[in-house]
Amino acid sequence: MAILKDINSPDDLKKLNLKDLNELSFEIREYIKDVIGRNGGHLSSNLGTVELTISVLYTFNPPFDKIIFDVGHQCYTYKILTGRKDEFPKIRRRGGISGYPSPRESVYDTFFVGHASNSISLSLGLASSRDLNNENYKIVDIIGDGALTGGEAWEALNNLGQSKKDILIILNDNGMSISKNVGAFSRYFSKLRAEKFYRESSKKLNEILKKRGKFGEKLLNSINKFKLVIKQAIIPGIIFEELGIMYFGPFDGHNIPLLVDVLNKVKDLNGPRIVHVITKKGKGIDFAEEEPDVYHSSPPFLEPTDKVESFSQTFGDEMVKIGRKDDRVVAITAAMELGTGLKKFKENFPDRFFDVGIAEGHAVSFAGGLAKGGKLPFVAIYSTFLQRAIDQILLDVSLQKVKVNFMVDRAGLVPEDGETHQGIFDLAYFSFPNDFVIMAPKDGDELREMMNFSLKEKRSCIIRYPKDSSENLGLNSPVIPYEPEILKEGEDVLIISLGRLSYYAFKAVEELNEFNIFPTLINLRFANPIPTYTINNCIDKYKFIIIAEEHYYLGGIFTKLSPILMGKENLKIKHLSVTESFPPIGIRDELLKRYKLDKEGVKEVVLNLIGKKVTS
Ligand SMILES: Cc1ncc(C[n+]2csc(CCOP(=O)(O)OP(=O)(O)O)c2C)c(N)n1
Repeated sequence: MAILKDINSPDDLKKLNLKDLNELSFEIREYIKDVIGRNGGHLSSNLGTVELTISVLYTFNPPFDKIIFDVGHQCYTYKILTGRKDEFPKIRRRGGISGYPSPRESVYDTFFVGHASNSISLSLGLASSRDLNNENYKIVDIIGDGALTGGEAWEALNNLGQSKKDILIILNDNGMSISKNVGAFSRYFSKLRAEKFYRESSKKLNEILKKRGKFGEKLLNSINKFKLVIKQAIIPGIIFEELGIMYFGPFDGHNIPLLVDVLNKVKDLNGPRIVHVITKKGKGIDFAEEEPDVYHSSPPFLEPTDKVESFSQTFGDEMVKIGRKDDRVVAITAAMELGTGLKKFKENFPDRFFDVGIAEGHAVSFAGGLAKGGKLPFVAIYSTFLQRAIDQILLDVSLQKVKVNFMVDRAGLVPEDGETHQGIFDLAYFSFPNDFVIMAPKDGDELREMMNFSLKEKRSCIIRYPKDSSENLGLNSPVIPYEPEILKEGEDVLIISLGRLSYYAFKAVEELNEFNIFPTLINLRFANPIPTYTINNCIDKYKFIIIAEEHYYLGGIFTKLSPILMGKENLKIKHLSVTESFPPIGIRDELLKRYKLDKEGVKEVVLNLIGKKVTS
């Protein structure tokens, strides 16, 4: 780190010459590889944006100028160069820095981000405020071609083109979302990427035609008459220009001298403008270049880690079986075919698999349409991203009375990504209409059972599961409509838990049994309709009750059980849930522990509630 060791702020960076900047990019790449190799994180996107970030920081003056990243997962070089080099080894760790921009952490970070496609809206709002305040800072928005598949980005471009606000958008185009980018805009960008070819060939065409004498000139004139048609075919960025946004590019996003030159030239132009740069996802590290999707969000790779089957994998495998069994079944992802586990389904049923881009709202309405036409869509989206589609869930699924199954992955406490990625609101937003069947499996066997149950159920089914191992408890009973599963019978305390927490609670109960404490453990299975009858029937036997859910404390099963609990005067109730709206960064075990949702937490709460101490 010969050069990096002395860089503690963008001012230090500005003292370097262009050759040093090149050298610095190598050092930063190595540093990122080393730290992410141990901590895990967004490797390939960050390797692709090293030169771009250096060039932006070399040209602009944050924190006076505002640099805004879309999604924000590509901000590692930015963090390293804006005073967080020494904290970087603790990225994504408890008490360490976030893997996403965080204004709590640094004045250089403008917004908390983590969800895609909203940066142009945020930038435009900020620019409008700046102008009303008569301020004069620059706004630079860095957005990927993947994020541009999200509708909000285009709503903002539409607004920006008309408002004429002074914003520089840098389109970081690597042809990839997490996996290969999809859709017509992506095809359009591929065309722009080949622009050098277009410009050269059109120049050549002119030269050739001129040499052909009168006939050639005639042809050239007639071509000029159709200027618009030809312009659309050969002028790059015409879509942006037509929207009222100046377009420059495409440029090599790994060439620092070129980027610095371009950014200096466009920096003081007024108005909305786009600089289109081409980068390579995973740049500079062989394995990441070869499999940029696999290393998009990578677990630690420098040391071997335990491989356990996750809920996403179990879901992906079962989807293939379900697809064979029932040809109505189709699968939808919003740019997450790897993360959700749908890759195998895509390979087996390419015609029944739909990647709609980073467009969760559209994914849900699209599923509504598929269902209306007789298909049985399984929409697999992470809990946090599905927040984008609440209106579509209500109006395009519930109101239409069509059956759509939602596979809500990363439901609960999500490790390492921090506030923006927690999946703790889905039980609430799926409860607005009261016609969904909501389930949560404790393990892989139960997930498979629930998926098969969902084929027979008439109503739309929601199945939520966390980013966790799906290791089986080995105690499976068939899923009976809207009935809970009684995992242990005792008399000291009643524990009602949902989803993976039932697995942890079971382990806690087993240990408590050794100290002659005998709780009853009910695995609720259904968060809607709540198995009211069964709960009501057994609740009177207990003085103590614990309700455990991996969800925000409001809007989950406790809220739904409240009418039953309200009338019980002598019942001592403890609710275990996520008590903060935005849980911080931590590995999963730390987060579960924070809210006493792990085995030890449940044990401790049982003992406190019944007033017993155990010494081992
Ligand atoms: C609303 C939303 N949906 C899904 C994601 C998950 N996600 C994170 S990055 C990403 C791909 C972004 O692609 P691009 O903007 O081109 O950036 P790149 O990683 O290629 O640099 C996706 C789908 C997200 N962050 N937000």
